[in-house]
Amino acid sequence: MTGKAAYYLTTPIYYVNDSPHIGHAYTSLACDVLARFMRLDGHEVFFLTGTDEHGQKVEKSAAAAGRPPKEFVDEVSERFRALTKLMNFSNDDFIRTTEERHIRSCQELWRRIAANKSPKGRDNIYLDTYGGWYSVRDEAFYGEAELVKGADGEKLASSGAPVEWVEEPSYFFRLEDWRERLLEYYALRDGTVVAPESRRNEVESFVKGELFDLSISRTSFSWGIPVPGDDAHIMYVWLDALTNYITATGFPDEDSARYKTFWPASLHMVGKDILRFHTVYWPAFLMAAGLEPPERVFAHGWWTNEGEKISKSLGNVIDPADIVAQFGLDQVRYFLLREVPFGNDGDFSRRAMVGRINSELANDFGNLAQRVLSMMHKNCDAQMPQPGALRDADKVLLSSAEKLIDTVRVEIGENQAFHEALTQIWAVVRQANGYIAEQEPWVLRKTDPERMATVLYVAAECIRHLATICQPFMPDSCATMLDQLGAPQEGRDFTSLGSDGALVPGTGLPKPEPVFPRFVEDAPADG
Ligand code: ME8
Repeated sequence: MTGKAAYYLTTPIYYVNDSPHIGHAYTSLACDVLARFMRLDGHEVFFLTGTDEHGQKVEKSAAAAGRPPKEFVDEVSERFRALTKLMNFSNDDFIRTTEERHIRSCQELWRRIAANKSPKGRDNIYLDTYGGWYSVRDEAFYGEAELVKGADGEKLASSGAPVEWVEEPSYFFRLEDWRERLLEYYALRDGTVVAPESRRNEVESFVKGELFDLSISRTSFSWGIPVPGDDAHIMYVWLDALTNYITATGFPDEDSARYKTFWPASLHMVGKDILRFHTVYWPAFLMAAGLEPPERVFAHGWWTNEGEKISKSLGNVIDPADIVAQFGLDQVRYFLLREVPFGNDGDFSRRAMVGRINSELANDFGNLAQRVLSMMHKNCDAQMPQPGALRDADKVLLSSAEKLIDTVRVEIGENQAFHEALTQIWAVVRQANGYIAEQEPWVLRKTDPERMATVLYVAAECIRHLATICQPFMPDSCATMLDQLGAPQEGRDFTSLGSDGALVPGTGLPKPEPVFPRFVEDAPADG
């Protein structure tokens, strides 16, 4: 996903009536880190999130709350806007599918799909009757073969959600005719359109199997976008929801600067549960409308909580606001992307969280910075010291720090391997700690103050590189660290890496405060 000037990155729009939980925070966090990384690397970025506000599930929730649907969604969508603030997401837009711009865009997309013929020369959209299983919870149709038996012998979707038999007039999308085009699409860019590879295989085998035409309109409820020319139908909520990605670029105004710069999307970040919608239906709709499909879709894994599936009924949903209040925002951001290889499933455990905060953030990175900064503060008149001639050990450390961005660029920009990027960054953190231990600047203070100045300067330069590269993961903490190093505000993007943005000897340094304190469990209350 590298080599372009401008990147359009999206995260799924959240189901508006859910309460924000760690899974929502996770998809958008990964996208946020990527967006911040690309901006610091000199690219223009448009990062989108928002809320998915139509469909039967929302209509039912509004009715249960005794509210008109629009009034209901206006209120509950604010919880997700608050999540973006809580998590310090740098999204450039927050789209709501009840907005006028989106309704216009969906109807135009529908018209274009309907106006075009499929690759087999047939109408892309036709009217028929749908009879089949539907899950309101998943907002998805299921074939008989996909159903499983529940504890009481009732039919359930493979996701465990209840299903109901639906029979109503419906418009259908001729999905089957798009098989070959979809398979060609997956092979583009050396087969990296759907990532990770295991997900690509999954999608490919689905598309090679029996593809049923997709029901794309409903008539039994009304909370949705009317089908152009047939108000009795509203659009299937997934067709509506997926279209948000193109709405936000200004579609159908194809002359708008945003559309021209950002469509097709560079990357849709999604969870594995919604892979099929993003890699089968969405590109097929776009191709049918004569538009370009997204360049890449990355599907991440699923979080469990202390080994158990996260679900409302188990009462173990993790509220991001709770863990941020307990452990700190940047600590949570770090943990979520460090703990699990991105793409795999992972487990949230308190023990693992505390372990990483104390060993990797407080001990490794925090101590490195605090030691070097406080020695400079005490022994160098609270100024960035003037280095003397560099020795081999200094050059080795500086070279590792300077080379780091190249590795991280590949891991984040190309592979979205956030955990791997952090592993590489921490290898340099540990190398810097080793350097300090070997050079013993506290001994040099008495024996060779000039050499001490060089060692502290070299270590500070290394910390500057680390903090600069870590900014996408932990923006606030790294900004504090860079402030403490006296790094100029305008010299914090990746062009400042290497010797070009080197710290200036003589710069005054503030009194350092630990950036990553240890997490200490509250003592149990007496009695
Ligand atoms: O799916 N672990 O919205 P959503 C990891 N509205 N990720 C999780 C998770 C978990 N336990 N639970 C949820 C929708 N997620 C649709 C999207 S896009 C056109 C429409 C992730 O609010 C999930 O995989 O249910 C998805 O990426 C995101 O949270 C939003 O899910």
